[in-house]
Amino acid sequence: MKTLKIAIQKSGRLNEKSVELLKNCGLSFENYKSSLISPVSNFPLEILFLRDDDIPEYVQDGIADLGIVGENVIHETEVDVAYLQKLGFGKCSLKLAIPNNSDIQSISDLNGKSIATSYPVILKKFLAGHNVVSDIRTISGSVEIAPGLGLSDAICDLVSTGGTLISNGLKPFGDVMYSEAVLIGRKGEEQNPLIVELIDRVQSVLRAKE
Ligand code: PRT
Ligand code: ZN
Repeated sequence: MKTLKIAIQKSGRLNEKSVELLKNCGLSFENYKSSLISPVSNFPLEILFLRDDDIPEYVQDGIADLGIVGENVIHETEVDVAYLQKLGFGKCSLKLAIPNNSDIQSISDLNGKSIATSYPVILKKFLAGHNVVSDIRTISGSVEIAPGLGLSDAICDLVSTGGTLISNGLKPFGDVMYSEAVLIGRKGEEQNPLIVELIDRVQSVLRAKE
């Protein structure tokens, strides 16, 4: 049977928990930081270590059969993949936030205002759903400093503890989407016996944690 490939984050917030999950599934592999691909010795599977942004497209295009990535990245890349299992880690919310002294009070007040974000696709759809047109300023990181620098009136960024917002003089103002890490697969391959076996193992690990 064809060896499967699963794409996980190379380094970052989801890497450690993704590796731990796969090891708890009984998969044996080396986790060298330097290697981008690692064979599993006791299952027909290879692990690809990638930037999280690339994972949804790799799965959609069939370069990887499976992937572990945040739902926020899947929505932002607008890929068509199968959601196989929510994984219960990497939990966060994509939120709008404004400076503590802002006079913005409702979502409609964002009309004509500028919003800095790394999630322009999700934000644009959200605003359109509220009939709001804002000037979306796409920046790749450190979004929380944008209002203080005079770059935007508001931001839209991921929040977990909320500490980063507070330390930058911002307050949450509205939820755009909730996100956690999910196992995704290529559409139409859900019945592959190896994929069924892996999902089964993942679900057993998750049940044991409950
Ligand atoms: O290098 P690569 O591209 O793979 O990684 P990355 O830098 O794009 O992503 P990374 O590792 O930061 O995050 C990976 C995934 O973790 C995200 O796509 C989310 O699905 C999930 N996640 C969960 C988070 C957070 N929580 C989170 N708090 N991703 C980012 N943050 C950031 C947020 O952007 C903000 O700057 O943490 C800061 C806020 O944290 P708090 O705790 O102060 O609220
Ligand atoms: Zn990324």
